[in-house]
Amino acid sequence: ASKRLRVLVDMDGVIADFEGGFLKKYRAKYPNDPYITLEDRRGFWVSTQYGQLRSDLCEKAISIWESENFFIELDPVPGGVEAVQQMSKMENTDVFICTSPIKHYRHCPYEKYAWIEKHLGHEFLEQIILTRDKTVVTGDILIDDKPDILGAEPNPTWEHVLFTACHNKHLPPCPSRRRLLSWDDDWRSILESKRH
Ligand code: UMP
Repeated sequence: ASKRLRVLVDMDGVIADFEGGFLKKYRAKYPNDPYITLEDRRGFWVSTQYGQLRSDLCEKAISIWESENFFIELDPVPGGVEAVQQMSKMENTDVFICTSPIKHYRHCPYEKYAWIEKHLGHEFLEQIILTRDKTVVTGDILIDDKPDILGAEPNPTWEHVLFTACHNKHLPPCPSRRRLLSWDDDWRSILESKRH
């Protein structure tokens, strides 16, 4: 068994503000259409909730994150870049950014690399894992805002720590799943608990 700790950190909603970036660009592009405030967001899929609001809004929502410059222009989530930098400097710790690109691949994969280079530096490009299935990636911890992370592997090696986001903060507490309320929360203790 390796003594090094491997931490997988999700990108959208955890270190890059997907929801805030989406709402800002959606309102700018469709100023006469209804929208969902971040306070009223429920469920991981933005497109699903917009489609429930009005059926044509599903594809309008999708058009936002399929557009050039959407992913690269996302603001960092407060404290996220700093936390990733700090954990990657800890002894015996490997940090990977584990993120699922959208299937419209014209801009997203490129811009995810560019975002990491811009905010975490060129060296961090070595730490990127782009995958649509995180269950086949091995690690000790996966910090991710998506409540249900499923895929080909029924028993992933990592413990999923749910990162709180506007869409998941109302979910009833689940005793078997740990949460990080924000990057101000005690992520160091969670890492230390996995070293034993
Ligand atoms: N995404 C969608 N539809 C939505 C919301 C998000 O396709 O309604 C995209 C954005 C990200 C991906 O590229 O899904 C989620 O990736 P992870 O955060 O699970 O890595």
